[in-house]
Amino acid sequence: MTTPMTPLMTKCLAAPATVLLLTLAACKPTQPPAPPAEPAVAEPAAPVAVYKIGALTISEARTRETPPHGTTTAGFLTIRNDGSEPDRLLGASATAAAASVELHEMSSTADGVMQMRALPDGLTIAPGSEVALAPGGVHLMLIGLNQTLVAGQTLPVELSFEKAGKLTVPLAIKAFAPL
Ligand SMILES: [Cu+2]
Repeated sequence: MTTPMTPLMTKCLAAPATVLLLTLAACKPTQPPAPPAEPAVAEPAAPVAVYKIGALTISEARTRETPPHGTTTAGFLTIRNDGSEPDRLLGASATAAAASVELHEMSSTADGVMQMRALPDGLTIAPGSEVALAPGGVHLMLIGLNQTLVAGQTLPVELSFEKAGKLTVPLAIKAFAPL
């Protein structure tokens, strides 16, 4: 795996050691359902936000709150293609909040080191399939944030698809999960 790195990638790799750790932490399998006796936590279930363009349905669009002066973070979402042809996520932008948004993939090297690399050809969503951008895998890398991301707010990101076109989706800003 010797993909040459762009200057942006280098910057991205150098900065978010904490992002990487948190991403790994969030990668654990979901916990089994809580026993019914346990009282519900006072966190209202947010309605599931779903966005459609053409044959595509976007859901679970989310990112995390950032520390003050944090300059990079990752965004996640799920894309479903109900069409009969493949489509491709070419890229994204968040001009109000980030200097650039790159499509990255996280993978493990032969010696077990996690690393990120850009996906210059985008991400294909096969017909009838669902692709999840999720911690530990493919993600949107928001680079050069000009504001602190606050939990409970949203961050609009414009997604560009090869066939379906462009769609702006608000990423829900989530609080850091307690460790
Ligand atoms: Cu990344």
